[in-house]
Amino acid sequence: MKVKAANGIARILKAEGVSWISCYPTSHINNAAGEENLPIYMMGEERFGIAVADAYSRVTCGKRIGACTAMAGLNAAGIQMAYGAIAQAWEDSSPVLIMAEGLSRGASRHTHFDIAGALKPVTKWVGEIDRAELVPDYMRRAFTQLRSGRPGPVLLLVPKDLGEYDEAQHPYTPVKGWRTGPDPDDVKAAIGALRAAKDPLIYAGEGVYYSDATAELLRFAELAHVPVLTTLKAKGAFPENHPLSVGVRGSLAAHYLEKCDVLFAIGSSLFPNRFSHAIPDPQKKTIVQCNVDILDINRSYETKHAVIGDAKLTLEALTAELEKQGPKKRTGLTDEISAGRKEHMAKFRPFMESNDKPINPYRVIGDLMKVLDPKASFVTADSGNTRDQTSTVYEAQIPRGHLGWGNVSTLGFSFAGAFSAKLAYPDRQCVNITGDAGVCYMMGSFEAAARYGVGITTLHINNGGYSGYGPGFWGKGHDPYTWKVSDHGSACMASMAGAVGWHAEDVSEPSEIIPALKRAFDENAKGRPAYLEFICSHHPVHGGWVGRE
Ligand SMILES: Cc1ncc(C[n+]2csc(CCOP(=O)(O)OP(=O)(O)O)c2C)c(N)n1
Ligand SMILES: [Mg+2]
Repeated sequence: MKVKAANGIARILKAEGVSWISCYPTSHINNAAGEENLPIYMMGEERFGIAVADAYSRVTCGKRIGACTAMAGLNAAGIQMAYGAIAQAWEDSSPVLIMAEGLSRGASRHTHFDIAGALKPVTKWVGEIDRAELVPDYMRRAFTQLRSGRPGPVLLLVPKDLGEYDEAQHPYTPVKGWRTGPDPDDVKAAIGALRAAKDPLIYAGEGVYYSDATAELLRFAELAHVPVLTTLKAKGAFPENHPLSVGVRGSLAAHYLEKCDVLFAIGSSLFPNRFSHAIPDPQKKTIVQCNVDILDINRSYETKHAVIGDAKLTLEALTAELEKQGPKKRTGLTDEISAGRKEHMAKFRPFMESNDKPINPYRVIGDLMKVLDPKASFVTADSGNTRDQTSTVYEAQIPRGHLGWGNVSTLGFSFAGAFSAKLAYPDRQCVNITGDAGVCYMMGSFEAAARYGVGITTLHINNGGYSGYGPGFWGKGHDPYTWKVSDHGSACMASMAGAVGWHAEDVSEPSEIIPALKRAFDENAKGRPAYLEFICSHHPVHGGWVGRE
């Protein structure tokens, strides 16, 4: 049976378990998806067309691949607009599939924009399909890249005029993806270093999520009886209410990072970026790094022991080896962590319980934690103080109970995170926390959330400006010319959300936070998104990163 190239792609996506694609017009693949009954989420512009697919891959840890299209070909406005979203997926190693129209034969003389050339630096692989019967080959290669090794975005360019191919002659079988196991000698050496340590620390990164190894991490950490710090991207990969958890940032995490003599990293690049720690005194520590990608070995610090392989297989091997060599006894550790956690929270608890007006932003997070079921929710926050404050005090108890970022975090992405989390986990209460700048980056796609009945709650912390930059708190501020926005009296974002079908409320009384959250969640349960705008104070305080200002 003959099939048009784009329709063949849509059928292969379905065979690969892709249950929808996100998009924005125009793309011949959108039409093919429609014809093949592959559901479409048409967002308000290309950036979110990409971002919700990216977020879907992230929140499902690559178990379900997010797929999307963007306008390209001779009119590449869409993919040019989407560059930021693709670059963000690249920086954070997210396995998203982006499909765009490639140039037809001979058409390159009508443009000087080189789509593949422009996006090669921010993709794991670019496939340019030039014959219809190569569709299955290229899709196989794409899903091999998406499901194996270090994750990353894949771009497929598909010209409009490829014609048809015969599905019987060029059949497709879904790609399982492949893992690599660690060298047993490296495992032995790593466990030797761990056992020799006086104060070891497990430093867990997002690789633990992508290899589906949160249970294995828990088992290994408990057997070794070692404190566990997670990166911001891995927040929740180890339950933060566990007696061995030292969280992500702030005084407790800093204490163990500074004190450790063996830093045992699993699934982390250890790359000291904008939103992670730098390792203090690295030359005085023994760094063990278990990673799927050799790129990160000896990259930022000297790696004394590397274990190369998938995090799940590695953790299983480490656990078996530790059982063999025998774990070391450590006494008093959990009491010490518990005291350190109390000390960390002593700084923030008063803010979380504050009755101040304007509302202290931590009060919103504190009240949210009172209302949410930590075992059945998803929380993410945006670039700016909302990320920094949420990641300082929010306790993530289940895998992907929280979604965090790596090096870049493009304003507005929290909306894509909550949107896709709701699609991935319909039974969870999904919440994104954002600021005044973040809101402006996402409102164009609010209509889509209402149209599709995606019941998420957006919490807008209105502190009257870009709070990390402004004067009046720590002095004159580091960017005092670029921080203030209109006050709530003249610019009410809740009314904009309400106007496109969201349940929307302003909240200025601390005592009204919990009732408003409950009303919002009730609306979400009926499939209606909700927007709560909290009139908050300028309070840019949060847990620090070691080695950062
Ligand atoms: C696309 C993009 N542009 C610029 C930035 C830099 N940036 C980070 S936070 C921020 C301002 C955040 O202000 P707001 O959303 O009001 O949050 P607040 O810190 O006030 O809580 C800016 C401009 C970014 N992260 N992403
Ligand atoms: Mg703000």
